[in-house]
Amino acid sequence: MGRLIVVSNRLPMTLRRTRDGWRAERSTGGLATAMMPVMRRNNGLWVGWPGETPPAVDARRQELLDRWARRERLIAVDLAPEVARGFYEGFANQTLWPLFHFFPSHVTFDPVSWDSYVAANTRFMQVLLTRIEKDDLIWIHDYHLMLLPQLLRESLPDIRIGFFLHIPFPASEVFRVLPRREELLRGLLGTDCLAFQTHSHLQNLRSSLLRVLGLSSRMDCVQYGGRTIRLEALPIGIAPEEFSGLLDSDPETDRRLKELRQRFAGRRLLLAVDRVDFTKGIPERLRAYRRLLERSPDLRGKVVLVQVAVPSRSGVPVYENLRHEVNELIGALNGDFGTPDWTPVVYIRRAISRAELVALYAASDVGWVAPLRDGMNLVSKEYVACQRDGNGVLVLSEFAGAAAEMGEALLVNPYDEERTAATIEKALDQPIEERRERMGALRRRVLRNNAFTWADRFLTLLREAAAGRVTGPVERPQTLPIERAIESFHQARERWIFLDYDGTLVPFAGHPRTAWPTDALIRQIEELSRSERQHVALLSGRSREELSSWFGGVKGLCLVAEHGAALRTADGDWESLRPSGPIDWKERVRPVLEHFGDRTPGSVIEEKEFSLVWHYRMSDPEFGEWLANELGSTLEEMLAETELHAVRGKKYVEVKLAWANKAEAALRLAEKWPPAEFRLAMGDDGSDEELFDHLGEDAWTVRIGVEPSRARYRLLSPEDALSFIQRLIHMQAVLPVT
Ligand code: GDG
Repeated sequence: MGRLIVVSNRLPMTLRRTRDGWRAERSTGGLATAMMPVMRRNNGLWVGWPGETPPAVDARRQELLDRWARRERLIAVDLAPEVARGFYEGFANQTLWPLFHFFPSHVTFDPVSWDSYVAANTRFMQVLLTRIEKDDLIWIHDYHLMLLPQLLRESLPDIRIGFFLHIPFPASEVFRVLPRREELLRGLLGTDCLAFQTHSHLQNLRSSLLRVLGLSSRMDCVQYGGRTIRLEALPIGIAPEEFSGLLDSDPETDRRLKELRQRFAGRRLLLAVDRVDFTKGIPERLRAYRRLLERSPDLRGKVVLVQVAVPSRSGVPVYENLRHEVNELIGALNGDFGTPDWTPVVYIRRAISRAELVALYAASDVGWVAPLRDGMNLVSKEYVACQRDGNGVLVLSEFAGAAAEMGEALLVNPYDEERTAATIEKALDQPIEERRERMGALRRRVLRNNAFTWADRFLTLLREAAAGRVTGPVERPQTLPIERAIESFHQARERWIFLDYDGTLVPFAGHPRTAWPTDALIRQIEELSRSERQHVALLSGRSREELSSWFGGVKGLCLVAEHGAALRTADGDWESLRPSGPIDWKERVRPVLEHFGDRTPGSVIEEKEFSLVWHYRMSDPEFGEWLANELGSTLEEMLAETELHAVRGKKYVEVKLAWANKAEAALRLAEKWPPAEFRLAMGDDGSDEELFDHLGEDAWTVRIGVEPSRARYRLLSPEDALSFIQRLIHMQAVLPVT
C-alpha cells in the first residue's frame, strides 16, 4: 500500500526555547488530531517545521529532534531564521494569506520574501527526498507549500502526490494580482490530486488555470504535462469526540460549565471565538452587536457577548491596528451600555484551555461565527458538536466555507451589520422546536463528515488518481522518444513528413495575421524539403494566398490550405480537393458569426475560400469559451444534414465543408509518393487528429502541447518541435549503414 507522508508547514509538535532549555508542545489543532491516527495507521511520517531554529547548532535540541524522528515519526525541516521569516511571516502570511482571503489591499509583495518562499519549499523538497520510498503517498497541506508538488515531481516523476488547500482559493480577478502567479499554479499542477474546501474554491482555481496559464479543465480533472490531475471539493471536518467527549468525562469541563451557567443565569449568551485576524470580521460583529442593543433596548441587561480573541501575528501593522480597533469598540460598547451589574461584552484576549472552550460552546445560546472570508471555519462545527441538547442556534457568515454545508444555520452577510443584528434577534427568538430541528440536522452532518472520513476520502481519491496513471492503459500521448525517432528516420529509405503551422511551428500570436514565419523558419523548411528521400507537406488552416506568399518559393514542399480544402503538390498548381461546395452557404452562416463577433470584444471573423472562421484568441478567455460553446450548438442545429461542418479549434470556431480535412488531403498527396517506412505528423489541435488516426500506430504522430490527443507522442511547445526538426535535418545528410 505504501506509507503516508504528511507534509505541512508546522509539525504537530513545536519546540519552544525556555530558560531551562527546549520544551516540546503538542498541537491540539484539528489537523493534528485528524492526521496523527491516519498517519500511524498508514505506517507514516510527518514532515514539517519544528519551530524556531537557532542560528548555531544546539546539541540538546538536535537530540530532541532525533528522538522525535525515531519515536514519534516526526521529521523536522529546519529553516535558517531569515528564510523562515521571509517565507512564513513574509510571503505566506503577508502576501498569500490576505490575497487568498480576498483582501488585495492588505497584500505586500517583497521579492526577497518570494526568494525565501522558494528556498523554504526547496528545503522541504530536499528533506523529503532523503525519506521518500518508492510506493509512498505524499500529502501536502496548505498555502505555505504550493511550489513543493512540482519540485518533487521534477525529481521523482512517478511519485504519488496530493495537496489540500485549507484556505479559500480566490476569484481569478484577485488571484491575477499576484506577482509569480504562474509559478504557484505550475507548482500545484505537480500533484495527482488537488482538493479544496468548497466547489466555489475549486471553480476559482479552474478559472485561474484558464486565465493565467490558458489551460482548460473539466470540473473533476485537468490535463497537464501528460498527466491527469484529479480536482475535488472535500470539506474538512472535526474530530467531534475531542470536543463533545469532554462534556461526558472531563471534570474540569463540567466544573466550568456549571460556573458559567451560574454566572450568566437569566441572561442569553452569544459566543464568538476567533484568532485576531482581519479575515475574521471582529469589528463588524462588534458594530452589529451595538446595532442590536440600539434597536432592541429590551435586550439590554439580558444578553452578553463573550468574545474570545486569540492574539496573532503581533508586529505586523495591519494586525496591530486591528487590535486597537477591537479594544476601542469593546471599550465603547461596555462604556456606553454597561451598568454596575451588567457588562455587555466579556472580552477574553488570550488563548483559553480546551475545557474552557468546550464549556463555553455548551453554555451559549448563540454561536456567532462571522468571518469576512474563511476556508472552512472549524469553530462553527465544534460549536455544533457541543450542542447535545439541540438548544443553541448557529449564526454563520455566508463567506465561511462551512456555509456551503451548513444550510440549517442562520446565514448572514457580515458586512451588512443592520441585517446581522436582525438575524441575532431572530436567533434569540427562535422557537425551541425549530432550534432542535435545525441543530439536529447540523449535528448529524458534523458527526458524519468528520475529520477521519475526510482524510480517508482524500487518500482514496489520491490512490485512485495515481493508480489511473501508474497502472491504467499507457497514458497517451507519451513524451516523444527523440533519439528513437531520429534513429528510425535515419534508417528509413523513404520518409513522409506532415507539419501543421500555427501552434506547431510558430507559437500562437495575439492576432492570426501577426504569426508570420521568420526567415530562419523558412530556411529550416527549405532544408527539410531538399532531400530526395523525403516528402514534406505543410498542412494548415490558413488560406492558399497566405501559404503561397510565405512558403510558395520553397522547392519540393507540398502545401495544404484551409484544413485540406485546397492543395498544391511539390511541382504543381493549387487544386481543390473536390470541385466545389454548396452555393451561397457563406451568406447564411456569416450573420450568425457576426452576431457572436459583436458580443465578444476582440474577436474577429476571417473569410477563406472554403470556410468562415470566428477567432476569439484576443478576447476574455472565459467569456470566449462560453460563447464558443453556444455558437457550436447553434451551428450544429443549423448545419445538420448539410455538407457543412462546424469545428472547435484552439480559440476558434470554423465552419467548413465537411469533406475538407487534413487526412483526405494528405492521402491525395501521398498517392503520388513511394511508400515510406518513416511517417511523421506533427500538429497541435483538433484539425490534426484525423490525420493522426489515418497514419495509424506505426507512424510517428506527435501532438504539440498538453491537451489530450489520439497521437502516440507529444512535445510540449513549438520550440521543442523546431529543435526536433533541426535534429532530423542534421541526420538527413548521414546515410544509413546498409
Ligand atoms: C485553516 C483555515 C480552516 C481558537 N481559539 C482557541 C482555540 N481555537 C481553535 C478552535 C479551532 C481552531 O482553533 C481555529 O479553527 P479554524 O477553522 O479557524 O482553523 P485554522 O487552523 O485557523 O485555519 C480554516 C482550517 O484551516 C481547517 O481546514 O477551517 O478556514 O483558515 O479548532 O477550536 N482552541 C483553544 N483555545 C482557544 O482560545 N483551545
